[in-house]
Amino acid sequence: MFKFNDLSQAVINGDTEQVVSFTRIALNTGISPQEVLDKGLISGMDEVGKLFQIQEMFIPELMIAAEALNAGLEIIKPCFTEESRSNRKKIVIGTVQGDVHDIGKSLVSLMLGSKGFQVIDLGIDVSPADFVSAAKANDSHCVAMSAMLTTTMMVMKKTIDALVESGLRDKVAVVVGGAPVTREFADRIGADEYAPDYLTAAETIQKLLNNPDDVKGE
Ligand code: B1M
Repeated sequence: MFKFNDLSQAVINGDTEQVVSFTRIALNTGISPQEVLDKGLISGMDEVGKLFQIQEMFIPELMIAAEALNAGLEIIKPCFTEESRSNRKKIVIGTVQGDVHDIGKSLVSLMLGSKGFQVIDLGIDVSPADFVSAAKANDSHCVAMSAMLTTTMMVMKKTIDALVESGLRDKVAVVVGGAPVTREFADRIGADEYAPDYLTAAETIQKLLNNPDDVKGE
């Protein structure tokens, strides 16, 4: 029988080969991609976070664990097929400037893609100016930002200010998330919505874009 713990442990060990192999085994056994993600890959990374906090793991090991997790994610991605192609609203997403954490953001991207949105993923370390020009160039309906550091959270506010200055703020919904981000913070910086996890993020954006009355400025 497949043990989620084996997959989590492979992430903790940063063993890419095992992560790939266990992810494939789990999917072939008929376990849902969602469960493989949550109970195997992400729970492994949660443990990595705890070990880092108590200084039993260090930056190089964190990077190796993240690489291993991303290898598993690549295998799972094709399982999240689009629900429908009718929903072609565009979302610009990225991790804010100064921040290189990409796993949470990539999960939100993946879920949005699976809901049929056209996702323009700008990656990590995205400046306010780059968010604005991507939103403009793609005529996007939403800007989604991720921040994982208390020191980079305020870049979300700077990005919202830049959207206001460019005249785009009334045309795009802004959704924020990431470990240090709270609803209170989102309200304070003038975001439209906050989501605590990748599933809620995709659902929230879907609701927001399907109910334009809820979008600020419309
Ligand atoms: Co960093 N790191 N890290 N790190 N790292 C954290 C975030 C930290 C909490 C660890 C700790 O101290 N316990 C801490 C932040 C402390 C703080 O600011 N309060 C921290 C630190 C301090 C740092 C450095 C400063 C360390 C250093 O250099 N001294 C440095 C900063 C580099 C930089 O960005 N400039 C750094 C570097 C790194 C690595 C590069 C080594 C690596 C990232 C590799 C990568 O992403 N490719 C890394 C990692 C792996 C972590 C931890 C261990 C794991 C993060 C992760 O991927 N989790 C993390 C500890 C932790 O979170 N427990 C930590 C799994 C992922 C699924 O969760 O990203 O939280 P997460 O996403 C969640 C939600 O947040 C949410 O959905 C996901 C779940 O469904 N979400 C959204 C995320 N984005 C969203 C957007 C939304 C909605 C929801 O809407 C748009």
